[in-house]
Amino acid sequence: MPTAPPTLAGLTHLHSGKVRDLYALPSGDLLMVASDRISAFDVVLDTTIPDKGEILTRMSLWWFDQLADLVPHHVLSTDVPDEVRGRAVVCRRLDMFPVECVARGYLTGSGLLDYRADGEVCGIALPPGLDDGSRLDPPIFTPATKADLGEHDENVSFAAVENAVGAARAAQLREVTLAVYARAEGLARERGIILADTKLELGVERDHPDGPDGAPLVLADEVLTPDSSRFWPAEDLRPGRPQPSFDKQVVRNWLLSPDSGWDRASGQAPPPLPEDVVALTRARYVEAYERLTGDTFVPTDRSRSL
Ligand code: Q0Q
Repeated sequence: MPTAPPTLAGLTHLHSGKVRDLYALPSGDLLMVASDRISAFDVVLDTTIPDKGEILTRMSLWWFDQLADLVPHHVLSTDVPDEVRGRAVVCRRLDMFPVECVARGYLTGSGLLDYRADGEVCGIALPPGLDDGSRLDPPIFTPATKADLGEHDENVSFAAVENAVGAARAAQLREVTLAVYARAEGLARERGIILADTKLELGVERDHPDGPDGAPLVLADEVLTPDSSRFWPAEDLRPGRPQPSFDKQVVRNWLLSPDSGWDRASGQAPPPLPEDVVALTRARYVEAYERLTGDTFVPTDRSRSL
């Protein structure tokens, strides 16, 4: 059974995603906690990956800094309860836009399925002859609805976003999403990682002096992690087949191998991961972090001070 979200004294648990948990603080701000949970084939596994939550939290904080000239972010502090130190942030409670803001620089996943069915993605016609892993130049904004846990987001047209948030805001969401993706894709590519696509969550400050329509966009949630984006090792890019995942390919390969004894079609829960798969997967998260940031990952010492 996947691990339950931690009970944190004085905090109200609001929401749990596949791998993250959200709490309300007495101040009215939020605490966003990244767990060590990992999902594969849309299933949260029973086995956790040590330090995954901390690695991805550090990665997201680094990206927020890299993007600060493009768009403000929601993080207020990393001063969090001991139980989640290093893998949680205090963030401003925003009014969130009901849109998954997705940018794609490569065709794969649901975008590829839509393209194969209609020759377009989110109403954007694409040239013929594209395949899994084909470069999309320029990158495209492919918004989606926010699906319930366990469901897939549904790709929607830009007109649908305009209907939901107004034409001006929709244009802003597209502009910021594509600008963030362009900055991040270039930086990642220089470090041997292909950022195939990414999903952003954006909101606006509540009670901003410029009002709900004039308040500036604020980047929320986590950003540009392997959980919110597709990371591919650049050296393995071969359009025309599914691309290997930088972080999850070891887990996927083992689960699909005879060694796991798992039958994906059975609907049964995947088995626990062996230690070597856990260790290799942790190492991939560390490698992604260290390649991107140039820093060495040193886990936070969570042992209580005497
Ligand atoms: C908010 N989420 C995502 C989520 C489960 C994150 C609501 N600053 C904010 C944020 C953020 N981030 C949210 N709401 C208001 N202000 C983010 C989907 C879900 C765990 C973590 N949901």
